[in-house]
Amino acid sequence: MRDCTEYSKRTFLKTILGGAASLLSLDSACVQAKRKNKSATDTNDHGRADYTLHIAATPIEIAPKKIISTITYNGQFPGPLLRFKEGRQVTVDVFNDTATPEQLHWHGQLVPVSVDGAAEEGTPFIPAHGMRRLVFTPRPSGFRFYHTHNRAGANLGAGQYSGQVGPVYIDPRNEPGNYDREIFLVLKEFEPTFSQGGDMAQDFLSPATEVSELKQQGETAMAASLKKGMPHGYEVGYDSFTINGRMLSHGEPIRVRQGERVLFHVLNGSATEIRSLALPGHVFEVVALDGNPVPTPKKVPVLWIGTAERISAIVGMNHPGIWILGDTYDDDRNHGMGMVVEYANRTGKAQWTPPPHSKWNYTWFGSTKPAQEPSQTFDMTFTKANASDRGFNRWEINGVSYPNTMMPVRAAFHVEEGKRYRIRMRNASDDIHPIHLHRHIFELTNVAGQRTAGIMKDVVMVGGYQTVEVDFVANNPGLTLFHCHQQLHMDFGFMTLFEYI
Ligand SMILES: [Cu+2]
Repeated sequence: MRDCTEYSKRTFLKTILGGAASLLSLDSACVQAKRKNKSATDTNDHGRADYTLHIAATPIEIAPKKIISTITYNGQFPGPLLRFKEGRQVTVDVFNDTATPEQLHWHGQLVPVSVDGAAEEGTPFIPAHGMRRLVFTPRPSGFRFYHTHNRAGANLGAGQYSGQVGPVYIDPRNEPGNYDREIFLVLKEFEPTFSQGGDMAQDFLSPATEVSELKQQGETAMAASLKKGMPHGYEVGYDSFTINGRMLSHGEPIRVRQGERVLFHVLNGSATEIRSLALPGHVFEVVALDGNPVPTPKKVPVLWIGTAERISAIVGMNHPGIWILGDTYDDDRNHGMGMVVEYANRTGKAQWTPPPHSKWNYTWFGSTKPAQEPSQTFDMTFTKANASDRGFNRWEINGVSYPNTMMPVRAAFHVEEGKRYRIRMRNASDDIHPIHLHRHIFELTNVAGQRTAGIMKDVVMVGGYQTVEVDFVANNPGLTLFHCHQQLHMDFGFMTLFEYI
């Protein structure tokens, strides 16, 4: 039996990602999802859309009798897998069945402002109880996704705290790859709550080089705030954790055969969290980051995935048993962040064994060729004003905090079409920031002091008190949003705009 989370390459086209959002058994959920989305598979004849999405508050069952209400696409979590062909125009009708104007962002695609889905750039809203027809040409090929781009602020039911996340796969003209099957995994937490405990330190990033000047700046500011009697700013924690909308052991297992090579496309759909993923006795051969093939594929025991990042990795199924594919952090895995991998003809309880302690270094996947030199370098320093906005941390880029609106402001950075730019990011806080640039793909050129090239991404984690440099070519005119993808950071100032001159 195949479940909805599994696709043979040949039957893939425009099927719907299920494995979630179901009050029924998984198989009937697949059937129902396909029927519900019949319009999603219509062709573009007579002005009909290729895909139709409905944004609405719906119940989803993440474990037996554990039903939560959240805003979803088409009543399911994750949203349907949208399969596009690179360079072939598509029409997507988005109906907003809620009382709040919405934005749907095509993350990782080089699309115009009119459809990108960021009000700060000037994309029109999808009106409350209204719809927008989006017509655009998907590019580039690879694993992308779509999600809401609404500001949530203090509302833990809004923005990416909701279930508005779905995968996109843009097929290249020639699909290479030596694997038997593709499986999409969307990692997502539900039932968020605020806490003021301070975030847990995570030390998986390599190199671990900190810049003493940034550390001094950050620690001095924090000490001054605490001395004034301020508590730590709010953080967000979660009660339940899911892969493809089901808590560990409550979804259909991934059924495999010994000797199979499975290509996993993993999306971190979290609003705020960095995730890890391991499969006991197996390694992941990372072949693409954020949907873009890497110059140097490499086998690793653990995937580390920042908010909104994607990793595509091949797993050779050569260690028969019943295993938990799960987060390495026990508490999160025990609260649901995992999925059972079941070899044919094996029975028993799913096993977990901790992987070896492992680091994550983007430069492993890079090329040794030097990166091109840019025409100009923009310096950015990220700072935190602890608890300064009604208990929320306020974030600044070069001392400027984006206002708590979703409106465009005067752009801080200016680019000329065709030129190559470097952004030198200096993080004067102890948090890891998954930094995202809209409508462009950037190349990592320096990670915490280590030079690299050839790794093309749209999100990069910048470690506490570290520096990271990325280059991009200004090849997609229009206002371009740059922000931390951690919802609580972007909502409280951690955004800025690039403008073409
Ligand atoms: Cu951040």
